[in-house]
Amino acid sequence: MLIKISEEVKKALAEHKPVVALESTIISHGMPYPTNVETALKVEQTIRENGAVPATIGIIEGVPVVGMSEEEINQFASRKDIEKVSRRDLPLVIANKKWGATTVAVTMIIAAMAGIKIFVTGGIGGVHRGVNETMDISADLIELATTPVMVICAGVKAILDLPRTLEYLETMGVTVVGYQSDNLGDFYTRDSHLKVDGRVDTPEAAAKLIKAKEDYSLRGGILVSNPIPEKESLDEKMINKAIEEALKDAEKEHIKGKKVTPYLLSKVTELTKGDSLKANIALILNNAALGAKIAKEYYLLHD
Ligand code: PSU
Ligand code: MN
Repeated sequence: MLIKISEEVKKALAEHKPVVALESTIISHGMPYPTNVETALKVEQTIRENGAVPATIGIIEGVPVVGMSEEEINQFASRKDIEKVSRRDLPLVIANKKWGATTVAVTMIIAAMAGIKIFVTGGIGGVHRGVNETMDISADLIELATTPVMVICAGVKAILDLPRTLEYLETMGVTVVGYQSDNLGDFYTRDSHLKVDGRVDTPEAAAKLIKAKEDYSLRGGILVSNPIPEKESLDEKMINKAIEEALKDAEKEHIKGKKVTPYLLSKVTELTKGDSLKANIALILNNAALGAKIAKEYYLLHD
């Protein structure tokens, strides 16, 4: 068995019903227990309430799973032996029959294998600050250029270098659009003041972008930035101060490679006494509702 697709997701795909993919790195490495499992289940519920079937993706004993059960999500939230898996880690986790939490990059790969077109997350990886020294650029960006999945996020988190992330996406030919916004979201706040390539004001307009790419067999995905709701967004000064401090701590502690993003996320949560975590939950639920609506429109376009 190459990939294991749950009965519910298999049925939805066969009947051309809307399906939304979800990642597992945010569960295993992006949020603390038990907030991670509570959030993952709420995200699934929000997708259902908005008329689509959720498909949480992860790797269990070397087998990619599409549409995890509640019990499996619980395991991803609590086990300590779950590796963070990006594209380069994939053969190792599969061959060695390990458990793997899928990043945006690998969730896109597996979603595409299963025939899922739309994927909801909180934030994507990007070009890290200090890239001139470290060359740290997330494999998520290369995946967006390669794999035909639309990714809905709340913009790019300020732990990263936002202008360089947008430059890189441009170079790689990735379309970036703002949902009801001309600018890229700043994750914890609504506006990075950086322009994106286009704006979509309805789920239908977003769905039409996928169709346009498909009609002309254009490679790669599309990034939708859905700004955090106004009432949930954090104070800009407060969050930026926490991010600066987290970045300094990471340098002091010589955090490198795939550990960087999880380290910064947990440090920022600690420094904001949980405020950043609350905002993270709010924005992912907001993204889940939008992703489900886009999935519905996408399937209507194909009926
Ligand atoms: N950004 C967030 N929360 C996350 C991640 C990014 O705000 O949980 C996770 C995603 O799974 C993303 C990964 O794909 O971190 C990027 O890791 P890296 O920078 O090592 O590529
Ligand atoms: Mn990296």
